[in-house]
Amino acid sequence: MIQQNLHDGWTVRAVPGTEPVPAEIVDRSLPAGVPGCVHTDLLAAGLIDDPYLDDNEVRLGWIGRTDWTYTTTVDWRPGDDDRVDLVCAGLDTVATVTVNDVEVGRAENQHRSYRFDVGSVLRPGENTVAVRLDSAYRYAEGHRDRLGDLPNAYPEPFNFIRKTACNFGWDWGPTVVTAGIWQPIGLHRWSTARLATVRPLVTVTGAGAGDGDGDAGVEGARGAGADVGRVELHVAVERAADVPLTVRATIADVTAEVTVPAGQDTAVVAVTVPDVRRWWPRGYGEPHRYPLTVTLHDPAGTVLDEWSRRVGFRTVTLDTTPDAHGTPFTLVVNDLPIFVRGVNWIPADAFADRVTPDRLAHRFDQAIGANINLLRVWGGGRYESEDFYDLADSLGLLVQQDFLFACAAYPEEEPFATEVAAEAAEQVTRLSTHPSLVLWTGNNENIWGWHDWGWQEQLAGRTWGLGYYLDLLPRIVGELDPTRPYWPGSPWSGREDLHPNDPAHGTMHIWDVWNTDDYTRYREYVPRFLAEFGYQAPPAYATLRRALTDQPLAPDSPGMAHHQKAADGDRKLQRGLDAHLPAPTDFDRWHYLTQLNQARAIQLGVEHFRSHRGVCMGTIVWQLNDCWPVTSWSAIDGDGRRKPLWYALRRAYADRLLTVQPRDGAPAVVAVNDTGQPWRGAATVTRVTLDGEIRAKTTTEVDVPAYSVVTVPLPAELTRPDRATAELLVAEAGEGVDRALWFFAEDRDVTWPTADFDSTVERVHGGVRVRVTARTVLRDLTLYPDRLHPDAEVDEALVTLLPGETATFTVHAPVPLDGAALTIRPTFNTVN
Ligand code: BMA
Repeated sequence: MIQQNLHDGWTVRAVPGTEPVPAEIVDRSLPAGVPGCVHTDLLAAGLIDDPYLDDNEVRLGWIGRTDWTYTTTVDWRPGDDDRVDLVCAGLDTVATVTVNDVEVGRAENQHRSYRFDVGSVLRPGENTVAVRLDSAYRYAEGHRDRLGDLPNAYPEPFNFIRKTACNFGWDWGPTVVTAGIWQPIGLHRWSTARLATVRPLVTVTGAGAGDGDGDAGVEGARGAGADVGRVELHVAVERAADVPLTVRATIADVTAEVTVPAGQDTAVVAVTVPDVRRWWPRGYGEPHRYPLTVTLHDPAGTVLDEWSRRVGFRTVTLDTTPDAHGTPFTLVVNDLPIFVRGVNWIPADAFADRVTPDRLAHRFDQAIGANINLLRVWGGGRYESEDFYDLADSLGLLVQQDFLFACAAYPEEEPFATEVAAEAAEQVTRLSTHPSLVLWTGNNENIWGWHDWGWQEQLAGRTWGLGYYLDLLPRIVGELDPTRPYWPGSPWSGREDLHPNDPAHGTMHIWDVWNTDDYTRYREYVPRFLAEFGYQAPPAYATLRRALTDQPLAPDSPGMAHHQKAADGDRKLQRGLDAHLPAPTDFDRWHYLTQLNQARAIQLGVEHFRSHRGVCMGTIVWQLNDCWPVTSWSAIDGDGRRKPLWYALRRAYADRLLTVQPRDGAPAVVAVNDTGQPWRGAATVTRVTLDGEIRAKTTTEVDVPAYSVVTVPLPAELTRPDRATAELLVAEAGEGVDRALWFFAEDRDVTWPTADFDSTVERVHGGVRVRVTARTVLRDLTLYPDRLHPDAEVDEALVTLLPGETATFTVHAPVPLDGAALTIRPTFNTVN
């Protein structure tokens, strides 16, 4: 708890003589943002060009090679406190902290917090607080030189420093190695004792019956009998006086307390709460939470310290009991196996101080809007802010958290072993309060890298992190938070004698699709749990136009090329287009078709994997978001605009999914029911020509129990087209379920009629409504209102209409839009 924030009056200056810095920065103290970082400070001072625009990034490499000093003054009035601490919630990264030129502490881990006793160095009146941040490169390269280089997927030394790996660049991110006081900093005065850590282990037992307000009916439907919640609070105190203390915990009007005798600094207090309402993930019930307060008292009963959070009662386990198919990987929450409809989360901005609560809330809204139920916080990023997990808790969004190791071998020598242990213990403790957090993972792709990326020869017997993943981290999670499962890696198959990316066991990543293979190959995999798979597309046009001055924009114009970081990215995009879609004739067509292809790839994958519900119990799409404007695998671009993939995800991740899948060489209808209610009704399947002429039709009964899947084979008259390039199947299951389409040929092989349609544009509150009635087939009709105004958004995309059908699009915009422009290219797009 920081009692007096020190967020004002900071300046930053380059330490003389460390690295050649531009002349206008030498010997200058610039106003500095705290919390913040040097890149945003330099930008605010107008001393650098925005690294997110054009190729400015390449001229800013000196920032990460410079040492920086942040300085402020604090007016100090002594009191009768026993202790005064300078509390740093997060320093990025290699820090020496001084008060009045006296060193009070050092830090070398961005992922830890620090507390330095400064009582003896503070003077009445003005005091100077300074944080010197040494070049992260120099630190990392120094350790690399000392220990010898280790395999790494990128040519940057991020594995030799405990700092956000992707700050050194990634295949979707800029290299902007920064420094700063990235979390709150302040003074904490205290006497007698304080709460050092509070670690609530929250469990619940009982039948799982709730109050029946669950949207999917689970809460109400599950047997009678009250749930009993239990909070076991592990408290550590720091003392300035050796007196008996009392720890009191209160939740839902139940209070329990325990004495911490003199000479001791830990205690456990347990609170049992009758008749609790459980915390349920989205789609299964309400995410009920309860305020929990812990107070620390001196022998006279005076409150010395107070801590409060909101906790949720739920259980979580991982079912990995071997079965006929191998080793499942099923997340079980409140005894209910969950099919994970997930996305991978990367830092929402390369500069953490820009990730405001508003931006997080917007991104989470977008995730929920796409029917997502889990975010995986990927290991090359950050342990996210309290705001992040608190939002997830409040929305019932599940969170999987990687420990921060990604795509490289990591040394287990000192100082890293000690840093990793301290960081893990702190983060496991901090995040133990959050019901949304349901799974810890040891690393991203490092065990896979050791197996398949030629590391073993390079390593020649040296440490590479396996000790963290198989020993240290599971021990820490087991000791500090046994209420949550831990899995050593993403991917990981559950046993050392298995290949870590074995589809039949545990979790898997599929990257041969995208890197080398066509996306239809997703259908050759039925993984038990797919933790990464993705397909690229450029960001929204308005995003490109904000970030790039290229005239004209072309797939390979300089700015476009700089904002494509993936190895061979453009060739892979082209390969995908060639296999499926008509050749683009200009940039606007290329932009639409590549975005469409991304959406098609992921929709095909998700629908295929969900159609194998039971064997497969989850998909986590790579990736929800971006940290700057870039061509990437994201569904939402760096400026927060939704790509067509977002709309495809919303469809593919719907609670009730109707899809057509190949089974035994012929299309079949598959109905996936991810709700607690049975899905009963009629489904109609029609074989129809592109002109809308019906060739065959069948109606079948769909009867899908809760949380299951049913496959309905189709009669031959439906599965055999007269002319594959001119026909499709349309499967419909009535109100509330999106229809499913099955084309017998790739779009590039179809002779499409030139799109013809009638349209009306009508002004509505906050925007316009566009009604389009097809005269010919309109394939994957998508409007790009951001081409008319950067803040304009549309509610639907990728709509295929047959002749005579109508679709309505509502476009929201801050200004009146040119209605006529909405229905012509490049705002209005179809494959034909
Ligand atoms: C996996 C991820 C990321 C990467 C993505 C796309 O390796 O874990 O590291 O960005 O693939 O290449």
